[in-house]
Amino acid sequence: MSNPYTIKDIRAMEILDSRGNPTIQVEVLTKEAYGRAMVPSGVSTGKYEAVELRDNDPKRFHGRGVLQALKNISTIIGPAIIGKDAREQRAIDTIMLQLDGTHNKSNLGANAILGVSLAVAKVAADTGIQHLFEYLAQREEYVLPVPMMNILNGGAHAGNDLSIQEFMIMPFGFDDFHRALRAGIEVYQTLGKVLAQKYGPPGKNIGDEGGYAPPIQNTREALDAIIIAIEQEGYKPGKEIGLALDAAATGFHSQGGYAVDGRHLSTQDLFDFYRELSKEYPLISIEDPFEENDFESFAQLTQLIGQSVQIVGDDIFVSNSARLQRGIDMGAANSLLLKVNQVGTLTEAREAAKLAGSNGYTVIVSHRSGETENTFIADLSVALSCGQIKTGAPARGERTAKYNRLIKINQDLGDKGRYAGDQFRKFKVN
Ligand code: 2PG
Ligand code: MG
Repeated sequence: MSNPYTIKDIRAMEILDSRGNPTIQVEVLTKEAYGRAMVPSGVSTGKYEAVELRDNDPKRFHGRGVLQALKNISTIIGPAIIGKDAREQRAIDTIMLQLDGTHNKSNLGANAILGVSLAVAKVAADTGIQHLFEYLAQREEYVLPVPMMNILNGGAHAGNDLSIQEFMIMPFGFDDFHRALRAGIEVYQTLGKVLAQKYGPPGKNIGDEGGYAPPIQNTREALDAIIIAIEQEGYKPGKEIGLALDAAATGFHSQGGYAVDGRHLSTQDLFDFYRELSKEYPLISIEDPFEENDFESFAQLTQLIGQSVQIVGDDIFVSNSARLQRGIDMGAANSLLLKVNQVGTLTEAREAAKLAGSNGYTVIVSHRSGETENTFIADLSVALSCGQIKTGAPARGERTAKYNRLIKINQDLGDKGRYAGDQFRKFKVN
């Protein structure tokens, strides 16, 4: 009998992401099943990320077309992978790495490689009639992640003057994922009213990840508005709902210091700023507090406030095991933001997650600011049972797609699923 998992065909096409930029959709077919993946794209990208291949042809999509990447799939990757068993994820990813031959996937394109890598996993799950999360990991019990909901946008994701890129709420003080999500949504919607009252109609403008992008210039003003919204909804800040930031500090690193809230801060000033904020507000997580090369300051901040505040590495680690290992050796951060497209294959992303977990780091599965309706990361977060996911505001289809998928997984799992809740920092990927 022929192997039902044998890959019969690979098709790729140019589709759109949530900013209207072209991106890649890959479909992988076995005899009876079909798996599809879509590739996301960041804007506040880390310098050390794997390379997204763009055509740079100014006549199409302002140079952002991905026709060359598609061609690489149809003429180079496809022929090497068709005929393989779709369950051989590691072998397939390794073949693509070898075909590419560079350290940063700049030859075939990390976007081309990732699309195939994820679609292979999906078709394997579908061939075996399994949920993607079940195919990715067999567990007695799965953990539903605490969502980091980015309800107020600044930095590169918004047309306002806020330096900090993401102001998030984490509804951890609940027993069930759906109940927690509801709390987050109620706060999000009330925040819109609070902002509209204070700043007029522009207060309700939204940014790239669905959070409000009000005309605010000051970090504390933004945090105050969120606290008001939490309290107006009758929830307890710090007990039920915590605050989290993604500073994305590379974006406001300038002239050897940092441009924050209209002031020029030294690294030490910025350090003090975070320390003060963490005393004044129920801040439980800070991502990329310093620019992407400053491992030392990451380590110092972790040492100082890392017990009470999760320190997350995104641009500094770029989901890359070698950079993460450097961070581990220095004690820089205590959490890894995991973005599959930063590293470019599922296998490498899982390795980075494991490395993080075995060194006591938490893992947060994350979207990109340019997303699609693809829900792979929702399943990945449950498969890893890492306890946290970052996937934007509960608004805009490309964000709610992930939340809706988690609602469905939560319901389907029933007693086999458990909300990470206030234990979210205890779960370690193994
Ligand atoms: C980040 C991400 C996602 P981008 O910095 O964490 O929120 O943004 O995808 O633009 O890099
Ligand atoms: Mg980030």
